Amino acid sequence: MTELILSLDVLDRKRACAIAESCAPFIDAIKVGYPLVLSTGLTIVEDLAGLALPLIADFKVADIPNTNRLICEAVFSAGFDAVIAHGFVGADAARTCVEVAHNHSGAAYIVAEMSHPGATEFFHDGVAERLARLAVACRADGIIAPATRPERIGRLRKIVGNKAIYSPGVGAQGGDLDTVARLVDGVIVGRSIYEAEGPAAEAERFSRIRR
Ligand code: O7M
Repeated sequence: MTELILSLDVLDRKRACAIAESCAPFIDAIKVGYPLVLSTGLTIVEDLAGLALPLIADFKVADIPNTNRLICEAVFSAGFDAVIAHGFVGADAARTCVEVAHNHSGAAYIVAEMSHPGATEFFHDGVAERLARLAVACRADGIIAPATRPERIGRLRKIVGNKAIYSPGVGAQGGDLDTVARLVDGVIVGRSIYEAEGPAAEAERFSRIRR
């Protein structure tokens, strides 16, 4: 079974809540990032909490250890269940995010390789492998790897073993749902669902990967 994670990158609180509520029966978690939180404030977490789905804070945290700690403390105090951090800032900074997450009985995921075309300028080849190794060394709960390059997911899987791999880039960015779902633990989908005429029907269609 592969999880379906809704990336709720909409800017309006009411619309975000309506989409999340209608999609809830078909998804395993909701990923909330800067677009929604900067529009609504952290109180959006309280609005979504009633759905009883894990809420993942996609803030791609990338600072010195102390600032990462302060950010992650705020994330978990707000009610999030997981945080996503960058690893390129180094093991000490990434490990801080993992430690804060685990202290709150939460999870932390490290970005190993990104999905957009420009990602190959830096996050590629050896670098992504190093970031995946860093995620393992820091005891992160998993990594983020690109649905747009499934062959890369295979390489990164060899490094992280049975740690979770969550993969964005399906649909709007060109990644193929079924190809990627076979390789990862969770597929992250945004626009293909929330921009659809019927987000719930689209989420249900995507939810075939959960079987
Ligand atoms: O399905 P989309 O393209 O509308 O949305 C994808 C979401 O995944 C969106 O929130 C992106 O910011 C995020 N994402 C990527 O698209 N590519 C990456 O490499 C990494 C992420 C991400 O979620 O990182 C944690």
